[in-house]
Amino acid sequence: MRILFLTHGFNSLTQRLFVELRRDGHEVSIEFDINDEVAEEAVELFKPELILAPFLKRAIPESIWKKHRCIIVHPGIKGDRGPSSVDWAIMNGEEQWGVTCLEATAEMDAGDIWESVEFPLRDASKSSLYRNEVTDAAVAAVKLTLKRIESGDYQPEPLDYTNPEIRGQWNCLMQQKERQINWQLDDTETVLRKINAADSMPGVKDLIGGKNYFLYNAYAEVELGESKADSGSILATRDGAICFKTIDAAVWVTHLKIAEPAPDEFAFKLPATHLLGEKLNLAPEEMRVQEITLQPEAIPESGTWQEIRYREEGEVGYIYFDFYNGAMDTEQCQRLQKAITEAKKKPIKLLVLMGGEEFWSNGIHLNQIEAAESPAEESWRNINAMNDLCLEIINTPNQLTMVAMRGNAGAGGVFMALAADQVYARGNVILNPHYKSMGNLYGSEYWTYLLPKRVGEDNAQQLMQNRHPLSAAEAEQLGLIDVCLNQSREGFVQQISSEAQQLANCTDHGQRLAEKNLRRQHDELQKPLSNYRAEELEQMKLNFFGFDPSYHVARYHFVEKLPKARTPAYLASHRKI
Ligand code: COA
Ligand code: THG
Repeated sequence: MRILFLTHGFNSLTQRLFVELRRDGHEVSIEFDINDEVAEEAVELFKPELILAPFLKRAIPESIWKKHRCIIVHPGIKGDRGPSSVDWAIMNGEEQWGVTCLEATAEMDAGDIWESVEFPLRDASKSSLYRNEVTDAAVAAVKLTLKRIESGDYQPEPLDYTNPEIRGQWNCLMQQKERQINWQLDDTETVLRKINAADSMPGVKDLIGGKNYFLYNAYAEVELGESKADSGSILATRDGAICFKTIDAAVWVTHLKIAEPAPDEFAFKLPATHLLGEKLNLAPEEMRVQEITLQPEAIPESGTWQEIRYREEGEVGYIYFDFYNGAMDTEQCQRLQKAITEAKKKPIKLLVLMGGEEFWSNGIHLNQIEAAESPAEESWRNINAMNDLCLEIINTPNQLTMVAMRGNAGAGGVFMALAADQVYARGNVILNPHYKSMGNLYGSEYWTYLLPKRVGEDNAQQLMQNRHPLSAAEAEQLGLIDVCLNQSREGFVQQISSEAQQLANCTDHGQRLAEKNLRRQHDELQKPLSNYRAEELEQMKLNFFGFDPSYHVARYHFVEKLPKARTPAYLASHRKI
């Protein structure tokens, strides 16, 4: 079928549907929802058989839905309607949630239902649910809807609230007053639920030191909760996060955004301590919050939070790095590199890089760069720190290395993974192995060495130019990664652990290690890694410090989330000349 995606953005849900429907042989083109005229023009140009709205905030105009069938992918169960579906589901403590494919009509989300797929609502943040359960259910619901449409003899079900099976209802846009934390009444579980329900957008508004901030990304803390401090006060900092006392324990909050920014203040998410700065030292000296550090090995599995964790099982070492949104700033790269250096000194045969639970990595930290005094200088520092990290992984002569991608990866994050000997990814992972969409960035992370080695020169060029997302299965087929495992979140971790034990204990481990080192020596003689790096950085220098400001402009638009002005031609195939 010829399918036009009408969408607010090319987010993980839209990307996953894009790769899945194309694999099923559909012809898919994308148009961002800019205004009614632009949408009408796209429909005119592409002449779609179906319009699909996987992530749309505005109404599709009557001029379009009257003439073309439009299917809304709604993140709610049958009968659920409105713009804050998952937020309400989390806040109301629903046990079961779903995704419904319905037809667009004049009344929002009230059209005939083609299919609805349900799932148990995990205790997690809105964005985690979106990227996992909602996306998986959406893929299933859309595929069945397409089959039903193609069959030509299926009648969609009108929404009928008198039917007792319809559990959903209309829910308004959730307001801050409904999200607000009452530090004197809310227990830890309630605080976590409120912050989870607002993750990504809009965050929970809270007053800190007389100023309003939005809070993002929270984790329970048990030990510091013993403190006698007032509920709502800040107890400690760690890795950029702040720890609030609650009535029954404590919570870490990693990121803040200034709620009513002055013209000279940043209007995007940053690590909490970065924004609070001096405010953390306002209290008398003996009451000031302390930076509480823990050795990576000493981190308990739950009950606290730290970005980088290490654990061993037999002769396998595992490093976890939960960087919010997969973005890695200079210091985070340096800390991770240090953790890897330390792990390499241990008597292990295999080092497994587990990345984060939500993202593997999305490369350099664009928000931190935007907030720096000199974004060009900070970009330079950040890419060099990424490169040092990649080099640390490539140069591991005494262990085999394995990457386990549990979440999506983009740009430099993908190439960082290729620095390992074996790359595994979970089946629903989406990879964006290219840089160009960020203002024509050339990219580094030794991609000019790592990518062609795996996929060949031609494919490498194509991946970089096309800028399309890839499913883990496609990546495996291309040879970009080694293994795609179609597993649940837990199943994937279990299988990684058993594959890792096998690899560490296999009889030819020594031979594999020797072969890897020989290959590395051979490659180094052919062309030293330092040459690849120097050539890449030569181009990056132009991106950062040259006359063409494209990268700085694109980054500004990205972090400020400015409305899009047009759909780029690599997505809107109907606009290609
Ligand atoms: N540096 C800094 N930040 C980076 C980065 C980098 N290198 N790479 C990615 N990010 C950030 C993005 O800015 C984004 O930030 P956010 O936390 O402010 O959203 C985040 O990482 C995730 O990126 P992306 O992959 O684009 O989004 P996603 O698809 O994973 O996010 C949702 C899912 C749910 C959070 C998001 O799509 C959303 O808000 N959906 C709302 C849906 C809706 O409103 N539906 C109603 C109509 S039906
Ligand atoms: N029919 C048509 N267009 C649609 C839908 C539809 N577009 C996408 C839409 N479904 C997705 N669902 C909603 C439901 C309600 C609202 C938005 C998207 C909504 N919005 C508030 C408003 O418009 O005032 C504002 C929300 C905000 O500020 O974020 O209520 O079924 N034709």
